[in-house]
Amino acid sequence: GPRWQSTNPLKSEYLDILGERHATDDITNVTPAILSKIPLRLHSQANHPLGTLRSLIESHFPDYAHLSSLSPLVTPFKNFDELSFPKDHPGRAVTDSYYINRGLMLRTHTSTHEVEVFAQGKTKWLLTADVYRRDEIDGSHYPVFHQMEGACIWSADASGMKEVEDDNERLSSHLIRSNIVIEDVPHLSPTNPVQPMHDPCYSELVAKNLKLSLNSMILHLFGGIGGATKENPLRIRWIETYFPFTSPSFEVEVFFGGKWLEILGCGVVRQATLDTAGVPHKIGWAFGLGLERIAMVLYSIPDIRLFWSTDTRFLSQFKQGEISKFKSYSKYPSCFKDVSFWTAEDISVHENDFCDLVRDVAGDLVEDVKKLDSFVHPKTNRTSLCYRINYRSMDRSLSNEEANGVQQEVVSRLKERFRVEIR
Ligand code: FA5
Ligand code: MG
Repeated sequence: GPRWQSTNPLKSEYLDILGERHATDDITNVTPAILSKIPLRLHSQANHPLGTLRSLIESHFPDYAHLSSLSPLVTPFKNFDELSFPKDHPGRAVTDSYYINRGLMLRTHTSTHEVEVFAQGKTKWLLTADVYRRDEIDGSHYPVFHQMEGACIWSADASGMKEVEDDNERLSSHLIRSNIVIEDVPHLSPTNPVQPMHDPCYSELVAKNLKLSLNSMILHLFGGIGGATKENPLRIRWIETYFPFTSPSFEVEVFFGGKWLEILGCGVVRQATLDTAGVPHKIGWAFGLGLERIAMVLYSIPDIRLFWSTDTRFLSQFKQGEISKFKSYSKYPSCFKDVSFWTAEDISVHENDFCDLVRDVAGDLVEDVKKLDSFVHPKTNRTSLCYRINYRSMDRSLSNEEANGVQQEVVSRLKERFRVEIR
């Protein structure tokens, strides 16, 4: 279940966030590095690749309501309970999410706003926002990123079903592109079931509409992508997955840089969500996509940290409304440092605690963090951990002395906060 052990990195009794003051408590775990990102709202910067991608997707769904200014501060109830997350879901733990205090957190996904937007009576909408997760550190994971939620609901009766059917026919006739190959999965399956209160035929049509709508968006976005040809197409695949708030549920992955990169999750909205929102006679789908992940593929941006760069060599390459291929200005040498330590008997050090501490000290100088080794001493029961931190600046050459200085600060904070014993 959730671990409520405090790793409060802040000494102050309150935090000022977006013009409001909030008390801290025993579970506060937001770091200064995270708090500094809250006002930036990259998705609202017109020339930024994330701003352009947002408008491109919005223009593909012209008859949808477009929302993008909701506060990232939400209650755990709204982020989890309202969306049918079980009480013991790991996402709730302080190791996985950022808490201001026991009653307030930084949203971990844009689905947080589903109930509130459906309750406003909106039936077709897109919502873009910054989201926050304590996660691993590498080229495609960042603790702050941007999601776009999209949803479409119809009346759960014969007239609604007819509308979905007609829409599916319209969408199917537009989906031809020779340089993209999309692998599908069944709309429903024993492991990806229809919800008990749904007519399986209607649920299947809704799942099909979801796939057609997203495939249409994918072809619109990726259709002109450089390098993809009939002989060497861009590969996309649909896979089954599980979310507490949809069934059936799917993920979409794109083959990029020699690996499958997950770009979105989606599914048929759990009826409980629509009931809570006061629209029980509706049925429909929702998706949540990662804007950075899609922008990385479209612009050939090799590292997710670049989105936060204020270097003009990065920013000047992008024009509002245009997709262009990013030209790396240089790849500076990297420098790795290892740290091995025994944890204290009474304080565990979760991998996300370690990554957050490194991120807070090193900022964007850290490229990735790998756990090299972990074992428990059979007699003392203490855990030994060894991590390798890879340092690299994206815009200048990092000296070994500077990397050593950062590493020393990491080590001293580890000792101070977690009382570890360096080996
Ligand atoms: C969700 O967040 C669900 N709310 C999506 C959803 C919405 C499902 C509506 C059903 C209905 P997930 O945790 O898989 O799912 O994240 C969605 C996308 O966000 C991922 O596919 C990925 O593109 C992006 N993403 C997730 N974690 C990170 C990260 N640390 N850095 C950058 N992008 C990330
Ligand atoms: Mg996922």
